[in-house]
Amino acid sequence: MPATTAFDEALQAVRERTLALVAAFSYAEMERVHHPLMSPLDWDLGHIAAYEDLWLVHRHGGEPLLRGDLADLYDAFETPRAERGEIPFLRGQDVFDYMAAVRERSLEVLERVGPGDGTLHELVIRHEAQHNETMRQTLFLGGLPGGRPECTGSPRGADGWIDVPAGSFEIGAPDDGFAFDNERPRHRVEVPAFAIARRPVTNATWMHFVEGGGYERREWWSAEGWSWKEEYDITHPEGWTADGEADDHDPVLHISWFEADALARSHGARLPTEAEWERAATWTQEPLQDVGEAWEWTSSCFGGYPGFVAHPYREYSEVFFGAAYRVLRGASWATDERLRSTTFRNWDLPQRRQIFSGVRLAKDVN
Ligand code: AVJ
Ligand code: FE
Repeated sequence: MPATTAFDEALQAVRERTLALVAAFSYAEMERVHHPLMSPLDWDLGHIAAYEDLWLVHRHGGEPLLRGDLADLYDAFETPRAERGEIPFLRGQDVFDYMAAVRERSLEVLERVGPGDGTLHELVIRHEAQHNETMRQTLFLGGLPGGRPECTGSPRGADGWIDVPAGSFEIGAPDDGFAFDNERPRHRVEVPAFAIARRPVTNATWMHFVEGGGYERREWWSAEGWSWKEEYDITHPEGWTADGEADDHDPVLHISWFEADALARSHGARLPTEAEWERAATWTQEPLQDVGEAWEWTSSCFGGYPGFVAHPYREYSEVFFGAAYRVLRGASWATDERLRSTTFRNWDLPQRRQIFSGVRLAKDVN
């Protein structure tokens, strides 16, 4: 059984990061809808606490919910994001009090019954960490501090391609230790030879694409991508600033799958499949550079691995399986250390750009 104190400390550490994210904001800013895609920051905070109460106090500890009346309000499926500005979720000091009260209960349960095999505690810690990144997306879209990475300003290593020979490898997380349900079961896949870019596409490369008519040349776009771009009059990445706020050498951020796909075609390249990405990221001959600064779009649709079994928290993955969602791999500058791994699978719709998304190119070799 994992140690109680380690979970105690991890819960505390992620809570400190959550609170630091919102420390500078007034209650009015906390309850504002900053963008139609995003919840008010207050909603994320209440949802984080409601999730902890559900999984650690109610399911794990066997106690009734602290605020059963709030369960639907904080259920992401019962209350879609677009409606979250209207509903009577907790605001102002009330949400901080609720978070603290739930935490007291969950630590009391941890003390009394221990962490079991640790799965539910890992789930709750990582859930809060994931919402930290979601909140940073809100900060980004709202133009608030905390939504953009610090510029590194430093030139990077060599560009170019890594040639990965045909071969098979084990994709996914091993049976032991925590992993999300969609990372299992680990299984062997055969991957034909391919080349993958040593580094993700940079802001400078993206600028070149824009100036070279990237958003005007029909031949570089898929039919679906082109009509999305036309309808929303997309001419550059989300939040792109002409004043050069983003460093030339840094990976481009806030591009949709459609844009990533078009950029790739303009280079005579393509997006990697997620199997290619994971093979390259775990291949010991030559490391991928700059993994973990921007989520990397892949060409793969989100689905269950053969033999997939849902977690106790069923709604985490399974409801998103299908052709609609595309997989992103790696992590972003805003991702918690605990969520960084070569097997983690993120996903979003191909038109989404609120996430800290970039792209690494791949191509066939013959
Ligand atoms: C794994 C980032 C796609 O934000 O929808 C948070 C994580 N799931 N609460 C999301 C999540 C439930 C999820 N992503
Ligand atoms: Fe959530």
